[in-house]
Amino acid sequence: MILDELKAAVMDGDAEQVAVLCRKVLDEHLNPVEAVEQGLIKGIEEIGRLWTEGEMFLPDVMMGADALKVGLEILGAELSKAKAAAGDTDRRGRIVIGTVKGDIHDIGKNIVSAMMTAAGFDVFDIGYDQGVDVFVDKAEQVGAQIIAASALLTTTMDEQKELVEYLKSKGLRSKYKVIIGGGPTTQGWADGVGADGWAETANEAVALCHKLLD
Ligand code: B12
Repeated sequence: MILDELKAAVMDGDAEQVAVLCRKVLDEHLNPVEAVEQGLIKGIEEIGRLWTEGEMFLPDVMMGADALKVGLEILGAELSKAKAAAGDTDRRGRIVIGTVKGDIHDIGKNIVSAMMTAAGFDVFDIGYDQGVDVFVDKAEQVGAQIIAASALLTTTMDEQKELVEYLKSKGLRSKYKVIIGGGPTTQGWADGVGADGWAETANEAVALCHKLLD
């Protein structure tokens, strides 16, 4: 079953095999969203569990993350192309997404970004370890409606608060919907920092964007 093979390839950190399988998904017109959710994400979740339990070591985690990225790039790019070819110009909105300053965790952010793209949003991914000014400059440049910030460390989640404060200081707060997420964050944290929304998973993040732009 290709979904199990995708999961195993991510867990093995085998980027080549992930690429082969993702191309197979496209060639055989299988559902790419399912391949991401039931294959790639399952693999990285298992890696996270094993690492936390001390059963996996850092180099293997990194290889798994790289393999996942290769898969997301192949499936994500094809999803966008397919939409463009079908003349799908009725885009759902523009989103700038990134991981906050001081934080290099980008696996979850990449998944959220891929699922948003799959859902028809125009996604501008600024990468990881990015200051609040970079988020806002990009949003201004591309005319985004939503700014999405990911943080995986208790020491970097304050940057999400900083983002809201920075927008206020520039007189831009009402122009954007700010959504936040990542391991240590909660709905309570999002409410406390004055964000417009929080989501626990990539699917919920997509639903949240639909809701905010309705
Ligand atoms: C992989 C990993 C790494 C990799 C990152 C590789 C990469 N390219 O991302 C590496 C090995 C580099 C790493 C480094 C470190 N890590 Co680390 N890492 C993890 C690990 C195992 C998995 C994280 C992950 O990718 N999860 C899978 C993804 C899919 O889940 P996710 O990120 O939560 O994303 C989902 C949701 O949160 C949500 N979401 C995410 N972003 C957003 C954004 C928005 C807007 C929305 C709406 C939703 C949303 O949707 C996603 C998909 O469903 C976690 C432990 C764990 N089990 O979570 C530790 C963990 C996060 N790391 C931790 C630590 C301490 C570190 C280091 C400081 C270790 C060190 N001493 O060097 C460094 C930090 C370096 C830095 N400056 O950032 C701690 C954090 C503790 C804390 N509370 O602060 C954790 C929890 C491990 C632990 N139990 O101690 N890490």
